[in-house]
This record gives sequence, structure tokens and C-alpha cells, in this order.
Amino acid sequence: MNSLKEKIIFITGASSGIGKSCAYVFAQKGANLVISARRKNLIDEVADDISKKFGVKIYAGKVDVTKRMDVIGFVNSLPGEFKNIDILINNAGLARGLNKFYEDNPDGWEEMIDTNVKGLLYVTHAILPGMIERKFGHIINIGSIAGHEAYPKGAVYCASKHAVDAITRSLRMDIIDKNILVSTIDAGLVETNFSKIRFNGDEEKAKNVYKGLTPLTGDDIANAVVYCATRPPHVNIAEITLLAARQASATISYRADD
Ligand code: 8X3
Repeated sequence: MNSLKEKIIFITGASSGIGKSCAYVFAQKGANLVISARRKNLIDEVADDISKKFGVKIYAGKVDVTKRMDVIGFVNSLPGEFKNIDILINNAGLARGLNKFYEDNPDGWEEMIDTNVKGLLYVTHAILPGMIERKFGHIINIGSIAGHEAYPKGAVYCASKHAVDAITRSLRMDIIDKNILVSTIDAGLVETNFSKIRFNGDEEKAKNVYKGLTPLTGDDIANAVVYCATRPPHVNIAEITLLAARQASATISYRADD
């Protein structure tokens, strides 16, 4: 099995949700971390807490993945002991709105495409040359069930996650001779602040998404990411799809009051 001890893991969007869970679970396994998010105070808090609890090496930075020059600047300025990234977890992503396409706000489209697609591309493109040089690496993308299915009112979010799926598969072909693995972890209903962000802070609407069933947690996803990252060297997990136990698809769930 590949051990995580002394490995350097770079996690984007690590100040909350699945990214934060990944940071804790990987640190618990002895990995050293580079974590980034847009909010400096939050990412610093996560870093301090992890460093106290697990004593691993951790470097935190403010990075907006939608800004290509920010991403490049951050990666180029990593201190020497954090430069050789072994595993990249492309987690930063969001949904904005759940509306019929013709009633939807294009500002949200820009945000989703810039973060979920272009952000993932910028970060991957900045990290890959080092992995290629060292002939070692693993890129793990946090996709979604929305990368496999399109659902009503989700045209642009679903398109962005279909793009993540296509990028994952195409990239795997491009680097097949480089000893670098590419995987995607695609989840359904995970209760984080995802829905609160999607509904612009509307707590009631956000809660309703998970009503009548037990959703997945950030830790459930982080554990799948760890599984993926710790297989024997001859194994590549191309894709893991996780659904809540009462979820059959993006649109079909069995709820307590059904
Ligand atoms: C999140 C899952 O079903 O809301 O990516 O699109 S879903």
C-alpha cells in the first residue's frame, strides 16, 4: 500500500466542507499538507488546529483558484520543503443557484465555470510539471454525480462537473507514461455548506435538500479520497461514485415522509 507518511498533499478549498475534511483525515494519516482557500483567516485557523492536533508539517495560503496568476504565484513561492507535491486534491468548487436556465443569473455561471473548471485547470497545470519531472504523482478531482447526470435547473453546474469528468479522463490519457495517477471522486448528497452557497445563504432551502434522509458527510468523501490515494502502486482508482444510502440518482431519493 502507498503510505501517506511524509507525503505532501495539496488541497484546494480546504477551509470548509469536503476540502477541510480531507485536510484533517490526511493529517491524521501522517501526511504533510499545503492547504489553500480564498479566506486567509479561515485557512490559517484550519492550519493551526491541524498542526496542534497532528503535528504534521502544514503550509496554508490564500489562493483564489479563478485567478491564474495567483495560482502560479502561490505554487512558485512554496517553501522548499513543500514544493514536491505528491498528491493534488482539486476540491475548490461550488454551485450557485438552482433555476430554470432561462431564469438563471449568468453571474453564477461565470463563478461556477471559473471555479469548477478553469480553477481546476489552472491548479493542475501549475502542479503537473513538478510531478512529471519527479515521475510521481496523483491528481484526485472532486467531481459530482452531476458529472454523470444532468438534472433540471442545473444546466451550468452539471456542465461544469461533466467538464471535470472529461478533463479527468483526457488527462489520464495524456500522462499515462508519466507514472502519475488521475482519479475522480463523485458524490451525491453531502451535507456541507454546499447548499447554503447554492441558495445564497437561504438556510431553509438548504436544509430541505437533505430532509428525510441521512446525507453523506465531508468525512465520508475524505475517506474515499484516502482509499484512492493509498492503493498499491499498480492500482489506479479511476472513479468512485458515492450516494447517500437512500439516494438512487441525482434526482431520485427515498425520504422519510415519502
Ligand atoms: C453535488 C451533488 O446532486 O447537488 O455535487 O449536484 S448535486
